[in-house]
Amino acid sequence: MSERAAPVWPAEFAERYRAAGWWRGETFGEMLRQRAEAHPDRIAIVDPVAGSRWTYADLDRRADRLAAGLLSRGIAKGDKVVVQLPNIAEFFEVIFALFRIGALPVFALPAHRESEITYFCEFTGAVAYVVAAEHGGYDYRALAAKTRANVTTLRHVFVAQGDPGEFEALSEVAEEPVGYGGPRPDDLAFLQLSGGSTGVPKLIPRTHDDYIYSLWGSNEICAVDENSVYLCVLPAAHNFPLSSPGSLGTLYAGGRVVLCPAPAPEVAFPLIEREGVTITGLVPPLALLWTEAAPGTAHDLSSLDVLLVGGAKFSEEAARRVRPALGCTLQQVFGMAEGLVNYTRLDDPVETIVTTQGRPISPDDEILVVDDQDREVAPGETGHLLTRGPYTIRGYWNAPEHNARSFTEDGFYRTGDIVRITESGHIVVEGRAKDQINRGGEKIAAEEVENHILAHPAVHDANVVAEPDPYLGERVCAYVILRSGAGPLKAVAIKRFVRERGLAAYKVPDRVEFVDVFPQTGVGKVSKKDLRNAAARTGASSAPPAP
Ligand code: OOB
Repeated sequence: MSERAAPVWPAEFAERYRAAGWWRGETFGEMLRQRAEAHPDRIAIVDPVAGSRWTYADLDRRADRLAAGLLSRGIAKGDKVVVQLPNIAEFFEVIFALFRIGALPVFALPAHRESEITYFCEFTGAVAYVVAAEHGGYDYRALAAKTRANVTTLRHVFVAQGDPGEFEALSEVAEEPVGYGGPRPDDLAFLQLSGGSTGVPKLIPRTHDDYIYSLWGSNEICAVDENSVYLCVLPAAHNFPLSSPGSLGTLYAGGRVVLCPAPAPEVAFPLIEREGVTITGLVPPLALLWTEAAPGTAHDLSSLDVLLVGGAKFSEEAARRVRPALGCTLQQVFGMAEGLVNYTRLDDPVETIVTTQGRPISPDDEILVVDDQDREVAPGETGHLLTRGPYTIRGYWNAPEHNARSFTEDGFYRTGDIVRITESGHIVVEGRAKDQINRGGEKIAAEEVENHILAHPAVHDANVVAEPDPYLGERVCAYVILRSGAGPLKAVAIKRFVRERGLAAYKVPDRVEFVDVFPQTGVGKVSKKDLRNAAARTGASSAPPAP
């Protein structure tokens, strides 16, 4: 499979983005080298659990040595490497080593299990898989053993932290640096995962040029500079903590990244005090938790200037509570791994900050709001958000059929989000047209979960919808019709079955309802809208209390 399985920007657009100065012709590998030369002794990465504080020179040297070791193991430019690491310093060593040699990290989340990991490895033909031995009570070596048995292309498993067991410790891979031909700025840098609305996740091809633009563009808007200290609370590989402005934006600016091992206020607040954290990013449920905990904390949070909240809709009431509780400026962020990222500006009026999801990074981000027939709606009206621009992909990796549906003929990405634009040009997210559940910022494709439930021998049909949750915003509700003659089944049996098929825990239905029929639309299709309404009515009484 060639890299060109990734659709690229037509030449006239690429030229325009270069001429405008958005694409600077940099690569991640060179970027780190320049920072290490400019300020070698400044701290780049703090890993409080390991007790490590890597300077820019440390990170640069480690990336070089690891790159050399990977090359001598035959891992080369264009190869895919599935990276599934918790928030540990080695995450950055690994991705910068891969960036340097032009091998592509495929970003998995720690929550992914056999079903997702096998798919990522098989679909990309990955040659290597990088894990930590254990994290959150889960043994990733066992997952790696199963994956290696299933995937023929997988030649290496590297264990970045802990006892490597039968695999190779990452620390053993490093070698004396050698010369290598790095990637070009317009080459792919990595494959990011889409939240997805289809049976299997789609992979998002991002180039050095386009992603680096989203970093420095974000830095300007979020006032990230060499004095910034970014606390990485969400899983490091997710697009939001990685690039909005995230850890990579902070490294681009020469600032310091502090890795937070868990998102709980008891873990994060002491780190904010100790490291003088100035900026961080949270999904709405965590922002709620932090605002509740902050007034009672003994820790000094006064260094915190900016709290970014995004990944799912942040309610106006919750948004209003941020400054009084945490004493910092709220910045709403509405972004997507496919590209487009919107921020409220630090100097926007409070009403704009609490009631909108911001406006795009780039003057060259094109935004269309259209009806079901792709006709632009009147200004201020609600419709589907389409976008095209200097850091929004033109197609998923190796997915021509999806691309025909997810992109217009002239290259606009169909975000699946329902929005309206205010007079000031800010976007308000009003809803979603895609068949997806947004569980506190974690995206779940209904079809993926439905396919797993359908594999149960007693199940005739299944439909998965979002139901409201006071804490997460939405949670997963499955409606199931059993086969005639199948004995009675408990909800827990379906949940266990899905989990045992190796699906990430956050995708396992929170609630399973057995029904005899599904409501139908006028043309006889299953009406997910009616199912969502039913879930909202019945789910309210069974929703667990907010933690
Ligand atoms: C971020 O990226 P993804 O790829 O996990 O999810 C993108 C989708 C959007 O299409 C939208 O449906 C939803 O997540 N979303 C929001 C939102 N931010 C994301 N919906 C309402 N309000 C918001 N503020 O989630 C992501 C990537 C970069 C920065 C921030 C978030």
